[in-house]
Amino acid sequence: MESSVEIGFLRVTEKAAIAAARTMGYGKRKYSDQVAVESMREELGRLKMRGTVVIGEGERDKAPMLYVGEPLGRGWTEGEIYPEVDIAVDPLEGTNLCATGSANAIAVLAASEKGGLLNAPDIYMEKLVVGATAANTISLDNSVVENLGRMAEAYKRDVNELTIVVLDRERHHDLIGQIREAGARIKLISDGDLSAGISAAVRGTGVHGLMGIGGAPEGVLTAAAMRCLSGRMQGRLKPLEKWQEDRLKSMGFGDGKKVYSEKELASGNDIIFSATGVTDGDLLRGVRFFGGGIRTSSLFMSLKTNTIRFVDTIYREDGADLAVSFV
Ligand code: VTB
Repeated sequence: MESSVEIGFLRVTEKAAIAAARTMGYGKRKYSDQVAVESMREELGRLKMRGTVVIGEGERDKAPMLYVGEPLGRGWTEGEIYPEVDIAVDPLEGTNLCATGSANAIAVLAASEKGGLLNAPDIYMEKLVVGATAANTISLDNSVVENLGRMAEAYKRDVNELTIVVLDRERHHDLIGQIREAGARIKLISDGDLSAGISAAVRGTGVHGLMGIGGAPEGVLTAAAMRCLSGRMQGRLKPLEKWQEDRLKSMGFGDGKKVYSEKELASGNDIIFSATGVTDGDLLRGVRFFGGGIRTSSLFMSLKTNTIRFVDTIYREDGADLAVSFV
């Protein structure tokens, strides 16, 4: 990927985060999502690429923008030979979090060379995510107690010094019981298992793992982040309703029993991952508005160039006489 396109992706999530953050606390999650989607689509349209959405807002008939298969970027219409890029987006991960001003809403995008991101169906996925420290310790086929025991060993601590994030859902009743029984600490979240998964792969966030069932599209984005962070992920597609089972089969995913690694969910060699905080979170600060400028905090990574950047950007308003502060 060309570096101008690469860096363009950072701007894409920054702009989407700013758009969403302006609606923080409005109590209108759909509206918050819509402004993030519109912003993301507009910014992606400016990039010198022949992009295709592989993880997006849904099927073409349901989503007018950023639908799966939508062509994006300048190269598509102008007939110029810009690189082909597959794109996975979650313009506002945690729409409810933004609508209520709660922690950890983010704007996210991953990109890769053609075929490098799995076109996962919009159903659920059972996930297990850990950082590089605990790589090679986990398996969805092992018991929760076993996974936690091996993670604790890798972290050179007791199980009761691990913190596991789980989506607060009825379907996790048994899982939560097993984690409690094993003795690990739990952080129950109302939404946003993608940002929790990323936090699990960054030391110092106080999160050591993510367990449970969340969205499969978010799973592919998590996997892209794990590739760049040397984190580990396992995911198993989980149809919880009949239509999801049908969907799985119609998309050629068989019985859905397969366990995917992060490498299978995001197989590309040229992966770019960008996430910008909308509200303050474990890993990223939210968008801050102040007279004359806006400040964003992002995680921007490239697998090919092996770089992980924590980017702090200030957008200055034209003509504003802005005194920039250190933090
Ligand atoms: C999941 C999770 C997301 O929404 O998709 C969840 O992966 C929806 O789950 O991070 P439910 O159907 O159980 O509500 C998020 O939490 C936010 O988009």
